[in-house]
Amino acid sequence: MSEPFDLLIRNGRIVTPDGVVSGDVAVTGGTIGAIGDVTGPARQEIDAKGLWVMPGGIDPHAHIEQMSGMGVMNADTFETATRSAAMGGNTTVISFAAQAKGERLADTVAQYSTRAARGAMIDHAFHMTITDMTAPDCLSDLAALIAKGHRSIKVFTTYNIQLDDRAILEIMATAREAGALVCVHAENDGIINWTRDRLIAQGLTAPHYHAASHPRLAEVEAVERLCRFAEFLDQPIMLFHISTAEGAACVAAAQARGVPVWAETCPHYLFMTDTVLKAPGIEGAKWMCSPPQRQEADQEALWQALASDTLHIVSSDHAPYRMDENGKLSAGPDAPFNKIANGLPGLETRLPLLFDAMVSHGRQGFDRGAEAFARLTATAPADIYGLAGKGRIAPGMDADLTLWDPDRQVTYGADDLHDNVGYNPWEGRTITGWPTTVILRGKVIVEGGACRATPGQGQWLHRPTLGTARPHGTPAPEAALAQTKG
Ligand code: DUC
Ligand code: ZN
Ligand code: ZN
Repeated sequence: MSEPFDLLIRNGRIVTPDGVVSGDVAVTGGTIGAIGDVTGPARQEIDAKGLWVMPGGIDPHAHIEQMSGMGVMNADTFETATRSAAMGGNTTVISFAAQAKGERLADTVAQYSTRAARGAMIDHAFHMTITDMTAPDCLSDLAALIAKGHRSIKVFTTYNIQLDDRAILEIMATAREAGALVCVHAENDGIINWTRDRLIAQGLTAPHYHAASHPRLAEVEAVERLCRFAEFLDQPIMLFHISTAEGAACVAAAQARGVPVWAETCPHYLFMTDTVLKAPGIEGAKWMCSPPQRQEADQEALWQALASDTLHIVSSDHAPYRMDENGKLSAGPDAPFNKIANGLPGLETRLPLLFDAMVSHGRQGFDRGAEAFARLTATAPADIYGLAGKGRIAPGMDADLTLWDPDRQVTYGADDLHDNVGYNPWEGRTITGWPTTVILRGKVIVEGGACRATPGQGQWLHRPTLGTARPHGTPAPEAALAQTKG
């Protein structure tokens, strides 16, 4: 008699890279052994009749145990953030190792690694955020860390932690040589500061003026500039949180020119408009993020850009701050918008919101919603960021699986998430389709509405090579000449 499988998930609708298969998934030693009509004993069986079996969600953009650009600490630790992520159907997260000014990048990464190793309940990797190129050994540390398997970098063009164009080019050139993807928060700092200061000077300080203080053209200018940098050096970039129709159009135009540009958007741009900021009094602060939510026409354009593969990923941009004096209101209960920390919690709600729209309601552009959902939320992040063994249900892959009940309806409450934020920005919204069971490398980490994962159970994911976000060809002739050695 053959060895029993460790786990057998029976009778599900399994979303594989080759389409939807009705049947079973067998797991041995933390990886997927067989898919389809599987016979054989198993130590543990789960009946998935009537459920979708999806790849575990991969959220590639979350801020965890990190200081904001304004110096306010996140509400979440690795433990609380990854517990929340798991409850929302995720098995992998990429967060940031964010360099403090003057700090050696090697020290930054070592500190975040220690904290994640202690607390993380799901698998994880880091984007290395560079804020100070004058810190000792910055570029040599960067090259060494890339070689050790940290294959993505983050830079800002605004937010008090921006780098100038020259520094960004230097980092991109280092990334080109060592093999890393450069992620960018792309908004023009001058446009934002000029507008913000004029609004504040007129006394226009309520949370909803935050939207006006981040003009659409600030995004457009920086996205276009970064696309040209990518073109100049033939260096892959990932444009984070595209929020406007024009931003998405810049990305599409660069891609059409053959530039190695990838891009993402987030649920708060797909499902919210800037009217959320107009809640009474200071309440609007709950939804303040950068870039801000935009208009309905932008939502349509972003969905179309996802459907046409101009945008490749929907991430959460989880950036958790409590609505109290340690979080959003650290500058007082009536703080002007420019003194309120930016960001929303999103690790737990990203997948249910998207499942509801794409699978349960067949959002425009997706006639095969379940497959598109798996691609945007798991397969594409795994492929683009080089997370080998993750993101798809296929033999030999890690057994990271989420079982979805398509009939379960949940209406979000005021404070029902499992993070440490104390409010749910989606309060009152009804979701159809729910992640009932989450499995990480063959171990059940969520079931029956409870998290069974333990802190430290998550593993750091070594990325020995770039993912699919690779250079396309050759740098511009002047860049190639400038980089010629000796
Ligand atoms: N915007 C970001 O770019 N990061 C964190 C929070 C936010 O609102
Ligand atoms: Zn950002
Ligand atoms: Zn972010």
